[in-house]
Amino acid sequence: MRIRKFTASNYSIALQEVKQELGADALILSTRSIKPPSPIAGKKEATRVEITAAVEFAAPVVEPEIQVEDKPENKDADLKSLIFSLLSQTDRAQSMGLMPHQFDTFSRLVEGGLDEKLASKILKKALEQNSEQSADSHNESLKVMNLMKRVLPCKGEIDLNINGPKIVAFVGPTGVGKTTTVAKIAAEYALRRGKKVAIVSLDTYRLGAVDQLRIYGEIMEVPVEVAGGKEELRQIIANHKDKDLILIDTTGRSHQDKDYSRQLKEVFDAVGGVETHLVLSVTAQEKLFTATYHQFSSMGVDRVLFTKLDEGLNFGSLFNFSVRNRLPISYFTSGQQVPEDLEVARPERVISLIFN
Ligand SMILES: Nc1nc2c(ncn2[C@@H]2O[C@H](COP(=O)(O)OP(=O)(O)O)[C@@H](O)[C@H]2O)c(=O)[nH]1
Ligand SMILES: [Mg+2]
Repeated sequence: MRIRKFTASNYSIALQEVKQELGADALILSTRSIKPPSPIAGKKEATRVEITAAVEFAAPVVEPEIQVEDKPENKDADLKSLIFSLLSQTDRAQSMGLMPHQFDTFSRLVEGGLDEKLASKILKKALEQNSEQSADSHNESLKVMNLMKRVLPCKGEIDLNINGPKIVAFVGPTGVGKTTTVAKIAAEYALRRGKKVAIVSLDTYRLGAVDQLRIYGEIMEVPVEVAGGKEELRQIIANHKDKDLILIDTTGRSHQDKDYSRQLKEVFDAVGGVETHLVLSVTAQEKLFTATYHQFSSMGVDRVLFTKLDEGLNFGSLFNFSVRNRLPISYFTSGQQVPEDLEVARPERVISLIFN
């Protein structure tokens, strides 16, 4: 390994020098900008940049006399950040112990929103697998897709009980699409499968939300009830013990309201056997996924359901969240139409969204 430092007035020139002297296979080890020493009277010096690069084999030594012209460049800043992002990603992939034929897949995963550490873990697993196929980036992507399929927990549709109603509650922030999703699932089971369904709204907070459900209920001929507390809920569930499926819609609260999930837990515990689906919108930041999960985890969350796939830009967060918290995904929704825009979550779908 031969290591050299290159300084120039900007990154594109420094990179050009790296390529000229060490060749296109040169590895960029680090980059930094060098501040000029405090200005001497009357003479202002510009910031310079330094790239430390290396080649694996001893390339023929080129005399470092080549002068690269320092042309002023308008696009300098753009180019600098572009070079930074391109170089540092490969750089990081390399420092994580990945092989050159994996860099491309690594980039695709990270650009698709996968956490770098998670991406690197999966790629390392791929390295452990012996394969007859040649180690090129296409085969690597296929191998990685297969691994991702296996690690992403998807539990599929709601399983009904053999005896008595299955009770499923939907919790999560306001506006993510809980009420709409309840209507879609009710339609799927009541209209498409001919099951006996009831909807209960714990959404006493926003009257409009109950009206919204009542309209859907009338169209589907599914009873819609409103429960204010645990006694009411228990009574309603007792009245509907002939049903196959009871869906509970809830009001969302701020992810900071810890007391809310404690109240919900009390209500659900009083009823017993409630399967909880945390509803998250893929348009939200991953940080909010985690904060919401923390808010509700004390009440026991069984599944996660992602909404607004039609509006999402980045789907890696969904993978990161489910894998990290080992929380199986139940459904996806991808539009406002009831009942059409509902699908049972499948790992293949997530992978194609990430690889796009
Ligand atoms: N684009 C899109 N909008 C959705 C989806 N699901 C729900 N919505 C919309 O999101 C808004 C809030 O939905 P709502 O069910 O009231 O959310 P809630 O507050 O969680 O009950 C409404 O305008 C819905 O039509 C979806 O999958 N995609
Ligand atoms: Mg609602």
